[in-house]
Amino acid sequence: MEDNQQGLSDLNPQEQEEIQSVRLHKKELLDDIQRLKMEIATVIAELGNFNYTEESKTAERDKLMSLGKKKFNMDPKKGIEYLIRNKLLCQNEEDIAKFLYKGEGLHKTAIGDYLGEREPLYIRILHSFVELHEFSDLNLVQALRQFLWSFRLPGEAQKIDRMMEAFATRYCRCNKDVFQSTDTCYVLSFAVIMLNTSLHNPNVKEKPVLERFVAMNRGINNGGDLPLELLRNLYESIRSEPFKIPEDDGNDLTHTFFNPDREGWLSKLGGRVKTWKRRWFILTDNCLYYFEYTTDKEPRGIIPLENLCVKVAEDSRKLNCFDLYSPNSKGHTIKACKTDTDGRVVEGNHQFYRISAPSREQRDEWIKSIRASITRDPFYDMVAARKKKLTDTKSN
Ligand code: 4IP
Repeated sequence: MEDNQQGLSDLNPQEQEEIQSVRLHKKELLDDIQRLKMEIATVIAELGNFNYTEESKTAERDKLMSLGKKKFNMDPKKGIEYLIRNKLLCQNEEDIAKFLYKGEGLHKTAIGDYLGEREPLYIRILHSFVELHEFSDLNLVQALRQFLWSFRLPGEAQKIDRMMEAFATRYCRCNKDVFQSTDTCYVLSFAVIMLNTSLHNPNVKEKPVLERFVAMNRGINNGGDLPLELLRNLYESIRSEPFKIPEDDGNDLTHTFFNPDREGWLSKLGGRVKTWKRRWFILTDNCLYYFEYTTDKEPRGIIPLENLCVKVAEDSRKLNCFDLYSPNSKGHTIKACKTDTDGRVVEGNHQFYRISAPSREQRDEWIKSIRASITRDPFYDMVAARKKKLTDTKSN
């Protein structure tokens, strides 16, 4: 410093002034740097705070979203209301449809239930949802694979009808020259779903061949036939790979469209005389037939299942029992026929039929099949009506 002072006193006054000015400037610069450093530190601290608030906001949002999705899975309408109320979803059809289409964390059964509602708002959402699917240049099976994976088709006939109608409309719009009408696409889609059941449900013993599938779909192209090549491709595609169906509740489409036919050995308790007889039972056409031997041509008895109910029964002598009974006419004889000891066909004498299966599993399977047979899905009739309309086109 002394040197500095010494050096400075050696300079002339103008030089000394210049040096002083430089020193002053340097000090100012240092002050500026110091101030900037402090400002930077403040900004960094504020930024940290800001990030923290943003993070906590995002965390809060995520929490609400996850709660909303849980609510949706329990009660879809309430879930959507909750998400809208919390500004996590806009109240317009397209946004709701996109949310369902994305489907993250949503149960596909809940999506299906929501989309199946019949009020106009839900129908518009269903249509926006279907519009989000791109089916151009896909064959019908490929399109159905995509569609049926995006939600779980509900069990109710009217809901299935609306959804399949929306699907068929969209498919035909994306593929203009494939079918002559939306109804054709609709009926064929259902035929494909049924084919999937018949080919891949282990309870269906007789697997349909291509010819049967072709015969089933005769005349559905506005009275004309669809190209064999098209039907063959669809058949082969389903045969080599079943539909992948969402299974939130362990049930799948092959159960929704469950083909109730079934056969096997069961034991049956007599009507008036209470003896157990081992009989070969066949469930088909909404009737239960029983035979003495599997090879018998004539059944020993026939029980029409119309107006009957089935339930698990406890019996002190036999395990795995179920009862067939008539809920509307307790104490009356069930309408059925049997062969008497002389070989004549007579009316049965049962007020209920008690039947025992070889295992608990088989008992449950029989109950399920009988129930499915009794409560035949009205959707079958709806499809049959459309098919009739299409095949009749030819004769008109
Ligand atoms: C018979 O007992 C058999 O159990 C019959 O079953 C049954 O008829 C008869 O019921 C019952 O009396 P027995 O052979 O010991 O005489 P199946 O026809 O399978 O041989 P159902 O109506 O169950 O076929 P009733 O109601 O005729 O007594």
